[in-house]
Amino acid sequence: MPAWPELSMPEVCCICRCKEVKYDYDHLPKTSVIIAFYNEAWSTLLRTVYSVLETSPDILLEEVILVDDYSDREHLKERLANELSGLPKVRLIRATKREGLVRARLLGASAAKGDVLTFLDCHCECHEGWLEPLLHRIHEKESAVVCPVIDVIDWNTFEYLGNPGEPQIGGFDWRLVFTWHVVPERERLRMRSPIDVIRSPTMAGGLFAVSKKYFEYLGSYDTGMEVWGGENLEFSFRIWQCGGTLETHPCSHVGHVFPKQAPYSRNKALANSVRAAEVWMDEFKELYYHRNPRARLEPFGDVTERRQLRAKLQCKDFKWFLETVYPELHVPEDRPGFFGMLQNKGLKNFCFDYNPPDENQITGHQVILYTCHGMGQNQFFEYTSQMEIRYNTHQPEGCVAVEADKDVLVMHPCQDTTPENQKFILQEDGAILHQQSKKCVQAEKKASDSFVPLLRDCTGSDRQKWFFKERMS
Ligand code: LR7
Ligand code: MN
Repeated sequence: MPAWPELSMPEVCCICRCKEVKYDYDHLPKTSVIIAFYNEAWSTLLRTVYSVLETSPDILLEEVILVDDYSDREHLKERLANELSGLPKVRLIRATKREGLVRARLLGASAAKGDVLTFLDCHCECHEGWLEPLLHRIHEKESAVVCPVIDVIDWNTFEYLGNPGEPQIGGFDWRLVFTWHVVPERERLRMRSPIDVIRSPTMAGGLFAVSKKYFEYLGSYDTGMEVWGGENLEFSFRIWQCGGTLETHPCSHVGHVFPKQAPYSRNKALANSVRAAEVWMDEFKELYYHRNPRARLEPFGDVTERRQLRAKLQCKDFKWFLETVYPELHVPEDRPGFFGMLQNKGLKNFCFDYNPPDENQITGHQVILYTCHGMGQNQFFEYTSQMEIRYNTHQPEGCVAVEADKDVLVMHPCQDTTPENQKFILQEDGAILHQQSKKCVQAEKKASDSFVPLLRDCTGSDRQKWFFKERMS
């Protein structure tokens, strides 16, 4: 039978198809739903709990475990305990000190009686049919960690915005920031039907189901991670590298509120990411450190046990992960002397800088010059052996280009073969020659306090000389 009977283009999902699926309820595993919270608002927290109770088939729901991560808001004390005490299957566990989301979730996991652990954030809304696909998949394959499609609930109006278009997969950029991507062609071709699971290199982190036994086998979570951040990529790398699969089920939908600001500080995220990099990324961690020099200096504690876990489980290396699971991610070359800040010689302490208004729409804007800051990010560029000046901290990446008959440098999408207007020659003497126009990049004043790189006839002046610098000195 052809994989795509009535579809010309491999498509992903459609809700009506999902509704046709019949589940064998008697044989699906039961789940404990674990919801850790810290200082969450009353309505969002309760909505999460009620929506789980209302949309989960009784036979599949073992219990709902709420873990209070030492909140101090008044409404989460007596009042919450009273509200929950009347609800069937709901348990409330309280941490005796602030644990952070990793250890708070683990408190819930250790109390759980279900075969499957389903984690949710504390501001979610589950939908009819959300649970069955997740449990069905884990029943089919114990080493599958399965995420629902995450729908957007507006943080301001609570309007249920849903998910525009097809479900997306998770990735990351070389600053170790989580990113969303469209389902790649290779994955569409692998899928056996539009409602098959979609393999995803990484997960957003908050919403997923995993067999309790498999979660424990994989080493649950890195308990050295504090508060928030990094655990999602760490767990994603670990799942893949140690033999599991990470998937999104297009038939399972859960809404999530993306608040404008969290009710707590997220300053531990950097150390958590460094732990993930130190344990799982092998030599590729350098690409991360180049793009976030502060990370290299961040104290990250002891990761000996996590490295031992990796050895014990005989996990594959990061190179395998990149090549097999996430081949879409461009791996920078980072040749010594050809990455970092791109600084001008004549105009002291000014560097190439690119700051697109929207991180997800990075192309189309002009490259400027700004006081060198040495923090990577907007001032990180790489000169590649393909003659590109690549802006590759973010995903998708950008390449510096000059449009026909123009003199300004703008960001274009990079291509597999470098287009002529993106080719630059970085000469021995520091001149950057735009090959197509035979002109040199020069630092110039635009207004009283703003500077830009522009194409000018080559003169050999210091304002036409540039050098890469890895960090401030
Ligand atoms: O100290 C803390 N203790 C906690 O119990 C800090 C947080 N928490 C709880 C918190 O109340 C919430 O229930 O942990 C949960 C996650 O915290 P959020 O909701 O503030 O995080 P987020 O939704 O902004 O962030 C995403 O990335 C995080 C990385 O650490 C976690 O993995 C979150 O679970 C994750 N959320 C999602 O994946 C939902 C979809 C978002 C996207 C994209
Ligand atoms: Mn959240």
